[in-house]
Formats: sequence, C-alpha cells, structure tokens
Amino acid sequence: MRSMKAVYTSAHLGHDVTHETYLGIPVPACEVTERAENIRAALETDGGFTLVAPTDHGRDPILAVHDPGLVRFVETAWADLTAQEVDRSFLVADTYPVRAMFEGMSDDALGRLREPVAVGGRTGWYGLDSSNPLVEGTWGAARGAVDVALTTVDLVLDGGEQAAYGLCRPPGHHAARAMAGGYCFFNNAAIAAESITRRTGEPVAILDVDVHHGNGTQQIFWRRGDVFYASIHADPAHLYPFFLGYADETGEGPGLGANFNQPLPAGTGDEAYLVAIDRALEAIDRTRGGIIVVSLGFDTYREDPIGTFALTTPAYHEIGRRVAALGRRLVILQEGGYHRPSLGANATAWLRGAEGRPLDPEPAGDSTPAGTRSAS
Ligand code: SP5
Ligand code: ZN
Repeated sequence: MRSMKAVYTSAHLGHDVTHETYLGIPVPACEVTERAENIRAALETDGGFTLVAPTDHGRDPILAVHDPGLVRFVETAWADLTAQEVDRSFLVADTYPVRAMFEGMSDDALGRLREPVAVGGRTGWYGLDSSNPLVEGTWGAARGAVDVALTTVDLVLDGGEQAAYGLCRPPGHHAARAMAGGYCFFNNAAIAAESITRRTGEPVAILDVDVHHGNGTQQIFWRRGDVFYASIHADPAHLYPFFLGYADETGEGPGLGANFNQPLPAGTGDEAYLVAIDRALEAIDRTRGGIIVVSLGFDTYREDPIGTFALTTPAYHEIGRRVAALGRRLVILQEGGYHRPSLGANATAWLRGAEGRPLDPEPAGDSTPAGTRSAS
C-alpha cells in the first residue's frame, strides 16, 4: 500500500496554552496541544501514513515572508514579560493601535508610528486580537511548525511525493507580514508557498479551507500575481477575523485577480460547500503552476465549537478527492479545527480522499453521505 508522509514534531507541545482571553475574561483555550496529538494518534492508528520528523530550515524562510520585528517579538516577548515581573500565565495585548485613534492624521504622521518598548504595548503592535495567548514555549513551537511546513515542501519538491501532509501547530493563516493573531504566529502556508515559488520559479496556488478567512495569507500575497489565493470561509460580517474576507477583495497591482474569496453563510452544509470547492478548483485550474498549498482547517465541522458551518466527515473525504483530482502536487498543512474528538477521523478522511483510498474505516463521528445534509 502507498503511504502518505506526514510531518510531525513534538516541539508543538511547548505551546502549552490552557486559557485564552475572550471578551475580557480567561476561558479554556481552543487551540491546545491535544489537537495535534489526536491527529497524530489517528494517523498512526490508520496505518497508511509514515510519520516523518522535520529538519531545521533556519530563520531565512521566515524572514522571506515576515517582518523581522514580528520574529523578534515572538522570540523575546516571554523573556520581556518575565523581566517586567508581571505575574501572568500567558501574554495578550493591553492596547491596540485601532484605526480611529489616528483619524484625520496624515500619512506622514502614520509613518511616524513606532513600536512601543513595554511588552504589553508591543503585543498590541504585533497582534490582531486578545484571543491569541503567547507562552514560554511559543517561539520554539512556532519555529517547529514552520519547519514542519518546509519539510513537507521538501518531500514534494525533492522527495518525489505527489502529496504530503504537515501537522503544523500552532496554525498560521491569520499571521500577516508584521502581525500575529487568531492562534497564529508565523504563516506556515505562506512561508511554504514563498519557498516553492523561489525554488521552482513557478507560480503556486493556495487553497484555504479553514472556516475562517486567512487574512494573513491574503495580506502577504495581496500584490503578487505569482501566488494565487483562494479561500472558502464564513462571512466575515459574522465571524472572525471580521475585517477581511469579503468577495470584493481581489488583490491589487500585479496581484489583481489573484485573490479569490468565497464567504458563505452560517449553517453552510456539504452540498453548498462542495459547489464552492469546485469554483475554487476551477479558478486554480486556470492558473499556471504544478503545486497547491492547502490550508486545511476542520473548524468547518458541524460540531466545531467556534465554527458556524455544518460539514460532515464524508465531505472531507470528498473534498480531498476533488482537490487531488486536479492532478497537481499537494502540500497539505494543518490550520484550525477545535472539536477535538473528531479531528483524527476528519484528518484521515481528507487525506485518504486525497490519496484515492476509500473512506473506511467508518469514521467515529457520523456517516451521512456528502451532499445530503442540509444546513443546520
Ligand atoms: C486558525 C484558526 O482557526 N484561528 C481561529 C481564531 C479565532 N479567534 C477567535 C476565537 C474566539 C473564541 N474563543 C472562545 C473560547 C473557546 N474555547
Ligand atoms: Zn479557523
């Protein structure tokens, strides 16, 4: 039997988040170590995957996408917090540079904005939201997730793999060039895509199927014609990240037309989702390039605690099958998905579909055939 390679590192365990702040109070965290461990266990139990450790790719590929200030912030924030002797179990922002603070000021004045010195202010400078806790081991875990993504690229570019999976944690698609957020610190998929274009000289497509819009990936490639970004996500009028993800965001300059957002309403089920997948794949099929980077989220699942879609486990198998049917090589990278009991079954369903293997063993969750479930 063919065996898809899956890249995993225990480095993610250092990002051991227990709480996040939501509406100003600490609540149990969604983006926890157990997520990646559940997926790893399911891949091992399935028997059809070979787990591979990542290799160290250094900082240069991160700096090819991100502001050096963001990288420095993620590396030093915990030590700075400790030096201030502030007794906090995790770091979130104190104050954000919200746009209305600068209303009426000229571009010159905006250009003089500077990074604060105190770590609370720096967290607002480099952070999108207060639900993104940073802990002592975040830097090592975020570096590890980038190495997972780049090792997955190596398997496809050098290792002759038609498709490979990177179990990235923390996820990446909300991280912009100079901003962390949404449980993300470095944009694993963007770093992978940038590395692919540099190494192959060819365009690359990113397909983002997390329930949230990948604002970071969109921002990083906004003016780039050589990286096509297609995202299917919940309407940002009603779900995080709220301020980007609308259909009229199509890119600018050389990137005009290379950004394709499909916001869908809450309650979207398998049938409507598969129509959107086909539209995204048709658009990707019209681009040049032989590789698709998949930002793979399972927070589209019907039982996800923060997502608003209603997908079923068989739908993931069908989506994986359709994405692979385009015939391009796949660099598949994990993003979100917070219903812990189903993550393993949903990941193996997607990857088995992409490999052309059947869906069985029957998923533990539900077995409603794709396309028959209506919105709930
Ligand atoms: C990668 C990804 O899926 N990021 C999602 C970021 C969502 N941020 C807002 C979450 C607010 C919900 N927090 C409620 C606590 C749940 N344990
Ligand atoms: Zn998400």
